[in-house]
Amino acid sequence: MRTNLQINARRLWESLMTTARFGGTEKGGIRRLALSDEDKQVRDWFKAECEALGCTVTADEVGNMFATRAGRDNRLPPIAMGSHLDTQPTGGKFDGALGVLAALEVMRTLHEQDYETNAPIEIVNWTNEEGSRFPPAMLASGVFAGVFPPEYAYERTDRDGITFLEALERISYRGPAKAGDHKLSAMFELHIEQGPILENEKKMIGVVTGVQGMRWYEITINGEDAHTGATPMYLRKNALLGAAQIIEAVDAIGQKHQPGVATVGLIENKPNSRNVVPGEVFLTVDLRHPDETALNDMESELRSALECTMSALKLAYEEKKIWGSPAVKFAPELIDFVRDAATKSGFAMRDMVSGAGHDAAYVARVAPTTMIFVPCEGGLSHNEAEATSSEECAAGAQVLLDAVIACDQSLAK
Ligand code: HGY
Ligand code: MN
Ligand code: MN
Repeated sequence: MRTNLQINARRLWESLMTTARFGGTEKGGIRRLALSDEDKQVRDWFKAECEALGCTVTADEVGNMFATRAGRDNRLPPIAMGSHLDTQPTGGKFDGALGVLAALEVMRTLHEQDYETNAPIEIVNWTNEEGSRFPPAMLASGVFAGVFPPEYAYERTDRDGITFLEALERISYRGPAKAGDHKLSAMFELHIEQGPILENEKKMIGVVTGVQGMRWYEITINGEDAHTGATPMYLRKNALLGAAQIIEAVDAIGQKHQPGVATVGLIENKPNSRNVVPGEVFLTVDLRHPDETALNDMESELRSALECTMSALKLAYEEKKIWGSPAVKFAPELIDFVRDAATKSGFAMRDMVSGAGHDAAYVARVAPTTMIFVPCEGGLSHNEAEATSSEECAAGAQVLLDAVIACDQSLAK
C-alpha cells in the first residue's frame, strides 16, 4: 500500500529559521554548544512541539531525547529518525538541525493526515554529537550503542573544566532511562552532505552507504618559557615552533593519503604573551579515511613526525589517541528504502560514503541504520555561512517520510 503523504516545505523551513534563533549569531550562524543554555532552549522548544502532536517525550541518562508516536503494534521497537541539535561554536543553521526538524515535519504530516503506522515512530535528538565542547564526537549515541559507559561521558570536561554531568544536570535533561535499554527497529538520519559532491553533480539526494573511519588525538608539547629579547635563538625550546612543524606535517599526511583527510583544528599556546618564547602548546589532530589500513599508516606517520620534530627542537611531548570510530557500512535494506523513496519523488541521486561523522555511525552497531544526504551550498559546513535551500530541505524530508513508511510497511509483513 503506497501512500501519497506530502510534507509541508514551508512549515519545515519556518521551524529551521525559528530554532536558528536559539544561539543565533550576528553572521547568521548558530552557537549552540552541547548542554548549554541555548541547547536547553531548543530542547524545550522541541519537546513542546512533539507533545503538541501527542508524542511522549523522554530523555535517557545522557540526555538523548526520544519523541515517540504510538503505532498499531507498540510491542515493536520504534522506527527512529534521529540527528542532533547541538552545533559547533561557529556552526550553521542546518548541520544536525535539519535531521531533527525534518523528522518533526514527518511527525506533523503523519499526525495531520491521521496516518496510523504499524510500529511506533520516534524522533531522536542525540546529545553532544559535535564533540566540540565535550570530546569525543557522537558521545551520547556512543553510550546508547554501548561504545562508552555513561560514567565516561559524565566525566568528560570542556576547556573550562565543566563536566558533561554538571552541564547535563544544570539544564535538567538527565533522564532516568538507561541509554541503550531503548531498542530501535531502525534508524534513518537526514543530514546536509557538508561537502561539495551532490551540488557539483547536481544530485538532490545522497544515498549514504556508510561513514569513513575517524581518529582524534591530543598532543601537549613542552619547551621552556623564555624572554624573547634576551634569549639567543640557539638556546630556545620553542613549543610553538614545534607545533607549527607538526601542523605542516599533519597537512602533508592528509595530502599524501587522499581521499583521507588530516587536520589540526584546536591549538592553545601558553603563556600566549607577545614577549615570551612559548613553553607549552596543546593541540588536537583529526585523521579520517574510508580504509582502516590507510588510517593506520596515517597514524604511524603522525607518530614518527612527532618523534623527529620534537627531538630536533629539543622539546618534550605527550600524544594520546582519545577516540577512534572505525569505518561503518549501513544496512542494505534501509539503503534500498531510501533509493526507492528518492525514485518515487523523481529526485536525482548518487551513492556516497560520509566524510563527516554522524550519530548514525554508532547507532548502526545496535539497529539497522542508514542516512540520507541533501546538498549544501558550496559544500560548506561547520561555518556560519552554511546554507541550503528550502527545496533541498523539503526533498530530504519527503524521502525521509517515504523511507520510514516503506520500512514500517515492510516490518509489518
Ligand atoms: O566531526 C564530525 O565529523 C561531526 O561533524 N561531528
Ligand atoms: Mn552533524
Ligand atoms: Mn557537525
